[in-house]
Amino acid sequence: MDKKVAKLLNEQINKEMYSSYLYFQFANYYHEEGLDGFYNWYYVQAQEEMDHALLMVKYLQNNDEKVVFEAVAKPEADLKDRMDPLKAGLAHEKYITGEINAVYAAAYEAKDFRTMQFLDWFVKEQGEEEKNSSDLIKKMELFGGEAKSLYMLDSELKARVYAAPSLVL
Ligand code: OFO
Repeated sequence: MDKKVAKLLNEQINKEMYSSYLYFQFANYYHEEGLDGFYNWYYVQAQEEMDHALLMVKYLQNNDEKVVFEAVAKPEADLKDRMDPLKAGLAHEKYITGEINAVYAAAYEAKDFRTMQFLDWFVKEQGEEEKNSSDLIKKMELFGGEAKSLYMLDSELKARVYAAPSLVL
């Protein structure tokens, strides 16, 4: 496996773990706000992010590359109102999309076709996650201002269930 690509993928493990940590912070914020559906939605998202990290760990291991675990930074999102996690979430997903694209670009340059194929799933996943994040903002703008509709939106988000990733290595 190309060494530069392996290094970038190793760094990406830490970013996925940070994503998980960040979304646990959001979940905790909504727990404190008494919004169980929003709490659930981000709790599931945090679990998915940990899965992403573990898929990358497995991929590196399968390719006989050394995996290095670095410290995960403290999540620093400043959460003052109910819209803040949603906006911070979308901004974070856009950042992660850029990072995944950078690993992909390095794999492309190195003609590391196996890693490109592995990353295809993540590229698609980022598209879905950006859309989900942006949809949540729109729903909150539409329904978040009134208690009854906020209650219904919160109930809708409570229905999200964790499912293991469809990517099999
Ligand atoms: Fe790891 O999926 Fe988005 O960030």
